[in-house]
Amino acid sequence: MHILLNIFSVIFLLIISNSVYSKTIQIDFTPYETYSIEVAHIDVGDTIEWLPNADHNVEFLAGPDMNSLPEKSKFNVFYSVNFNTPGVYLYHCTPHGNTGMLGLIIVGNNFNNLKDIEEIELSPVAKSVLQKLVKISKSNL
Ligand SMILES: [Cu+2]
Repeated sequence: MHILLNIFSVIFLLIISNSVYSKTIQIDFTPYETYSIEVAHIDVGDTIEWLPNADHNVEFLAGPDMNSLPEKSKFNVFYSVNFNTPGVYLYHCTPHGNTGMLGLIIVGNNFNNLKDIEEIELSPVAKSVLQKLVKISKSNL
């Protein structure tokens, strides 16, 4: 009985600590000129890491605070961003943004600036990809 109780308390502590401490997720690149995760839901304080790639990078187009967007990543260099402001972030790959290589990040389940995101000027293909990603972001809450 004591052993069982101990096991339960360890499991309980693991669950609690997981929800208290911030998480890190990694995004890679597919052979189809897309990000391996196109829509990421994260909590405030979480970190996203993009793996190094010779052909692709990460350039933020919009976020909840337009005055302090994360800086553009360099090619072939590991890139990590810690997200502390809730809201929707839109980024693309500098050379492939026009062909729809976009990514969306929703921090803290906050869609307050979604309208600003949807008004960003994009190529027709990128615009249609953005619409698809926005639909996905609302459906997998
Ligand atoms: Cu690219």
